Amino acid sequence: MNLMINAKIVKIFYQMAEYFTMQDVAFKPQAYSRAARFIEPMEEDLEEVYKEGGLKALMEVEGIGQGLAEKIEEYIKTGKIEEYEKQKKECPVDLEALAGIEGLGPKMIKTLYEKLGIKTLKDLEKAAKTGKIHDLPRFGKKVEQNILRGIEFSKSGQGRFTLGMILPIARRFEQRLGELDSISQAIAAGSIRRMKETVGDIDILVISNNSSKVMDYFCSMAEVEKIIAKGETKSSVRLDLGLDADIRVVPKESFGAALQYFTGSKDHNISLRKIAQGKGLKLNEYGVFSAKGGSASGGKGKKQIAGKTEEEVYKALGLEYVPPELRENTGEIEAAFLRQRADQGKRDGLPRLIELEDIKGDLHCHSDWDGGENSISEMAQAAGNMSYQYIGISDHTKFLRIENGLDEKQIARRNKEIDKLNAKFKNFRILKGVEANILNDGTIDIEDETLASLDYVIAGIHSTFKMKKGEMTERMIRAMKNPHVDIISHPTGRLIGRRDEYQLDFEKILKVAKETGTVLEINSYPDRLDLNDRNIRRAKEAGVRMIINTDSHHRAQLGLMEYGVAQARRGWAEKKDIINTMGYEELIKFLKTHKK
Ligand code: DGT
Ligand code: CA
Ligand code: CA
Repeated sequence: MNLMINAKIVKIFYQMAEYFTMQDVAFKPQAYSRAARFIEPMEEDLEEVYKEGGLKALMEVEGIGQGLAEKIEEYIKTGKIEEYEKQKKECPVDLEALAGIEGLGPKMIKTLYEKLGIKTLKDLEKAAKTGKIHDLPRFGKKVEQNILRGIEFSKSGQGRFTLGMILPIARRFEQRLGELDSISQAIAAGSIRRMKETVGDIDILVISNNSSKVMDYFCSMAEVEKIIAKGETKSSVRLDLGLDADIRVVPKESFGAALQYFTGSKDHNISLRKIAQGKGLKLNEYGVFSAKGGSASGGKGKKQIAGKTEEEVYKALGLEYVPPELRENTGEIEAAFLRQRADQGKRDGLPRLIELEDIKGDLHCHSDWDGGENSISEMAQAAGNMSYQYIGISDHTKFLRIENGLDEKQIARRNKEIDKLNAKFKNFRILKGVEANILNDGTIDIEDETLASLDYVIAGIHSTFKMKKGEMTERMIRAMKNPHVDIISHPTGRLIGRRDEYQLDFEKILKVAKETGTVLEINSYPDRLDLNDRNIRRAKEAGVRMIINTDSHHRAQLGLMEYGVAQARRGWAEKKDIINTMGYEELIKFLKTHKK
């Protein structure tokens, strides 16, 4: 079994779409990228689907027709797709690298190759720096500048993967290793456990009494492309997906200390060690040791006083347990410390972080009315299955024609459908919303009367991202001052690894959000995670309320909520900071009264 088959198929399909676009082939690009979009959030492994039901079962997956199902079958059987290999070989340029630059599509890449012979990122950078690109038809100075910025941006994030891509893989590794007889526990530590938005490698920790067996197994897994190091308690491999995985075997009595150490962050650990020193203790990956005492486990002549569990380690240092998401050395240690002292009550201590179970519904969801993949009824069903009390349907509005944005009449018709569905439910509610567009001047693309007919309005920027800071800030402020606008979606507009935030005076935005009672979104989509952790913390400190939404275009994406909650936790958010922790009645009341 190959754990990463879904991720690999997704990658191949997106690239196929690009190859076909470059060659001006009709329809195929859409078919491939559409299928990739469906496979991306899937929980089932395509190989399992195939094993259980063959080609027919693959074709039942949304977005996959016979042709693509056959490609997946070929990949499962042979480990490659002939047509893809052929495209890759025949394509004269490094499409993968070039298409990774924000704003550079396959058609532009083709022009760059034909006119300037650009094949690689290096060629591209050189041409942009020497001003060769802006003379090409349909390029211009602005595009050239953007290309340069895109190159810088891609360099800064190099070698990192989104958590959304790696977490499911790490979890399946945990599960697979945990099932081995020789392993009693397996857990992914490092940045994955801290739920950082991007991840450099996978760090796995296991408890085992047969470490050589574990190492043999780990190094011979199907996904291993190369063994970097294989030792008795520690091995490192390069996975064929392009990232490394480390494994360490630790004894049971040190597991907590090892987990603490390898969860990091490094800066958090350095501060902890200083605290230990201050108390005359020694902290390392084997445990907490006192200078006195006789046992020889760990440091010479030192006695282990903690190490079996993480809680024990923190306690031995006089600290409250610090949740992994907070371990970035940004004040969490001081907060954990002070709570135990005489000034308790005067200081806040660690926040009581929001949990996934606190979430009662999702208000940023698209339906098939705006080209999403599921009907309102299907989305509601899926939300009900997650034990939510409500779902809000927030279809795109008319300015976004390419996304089938709805006009006022369509919104009215859609609302009628929601009324009909609601009449059937007992303990569940569908809320009527939209995700309207903030136009360049800060106005909204839908008439006030229609906005007033909705339960809530989300407004977001979906065009003209490259405005000057002052203008962009004014644009956003005007939208927040609109009494109908309840929520701002993905407030900073960044796409991880692809597009930087737009220029925005965030302090000003927070001030106006507070004044107007406007709610800022934490968008859970793993490529967005917008607000990010830093901004969430600033919003919380400014007393601005937030909402965690998924931006689902497919019912399976409702499950992405976990990533938004993790980001909120990294931003120190508590239940009271997040409005969709409210039950239905409370939320409706809130939505009617919060705008000032
Ligand atoms: P990544 O992989 O870049 O996303 O980030 P991490 O935090 O997973 O970093 P990684 O994989 O280099 O190391 C995993 C953990 O091991 C790290 O969070 C803390 C611990 N660690 C690694 N090297 C050191 C070190 O030199 N000193 C200390 N104190 N801890 C370290
Ligand atoms: Ca790591
Ligand atoms: Ca590592």
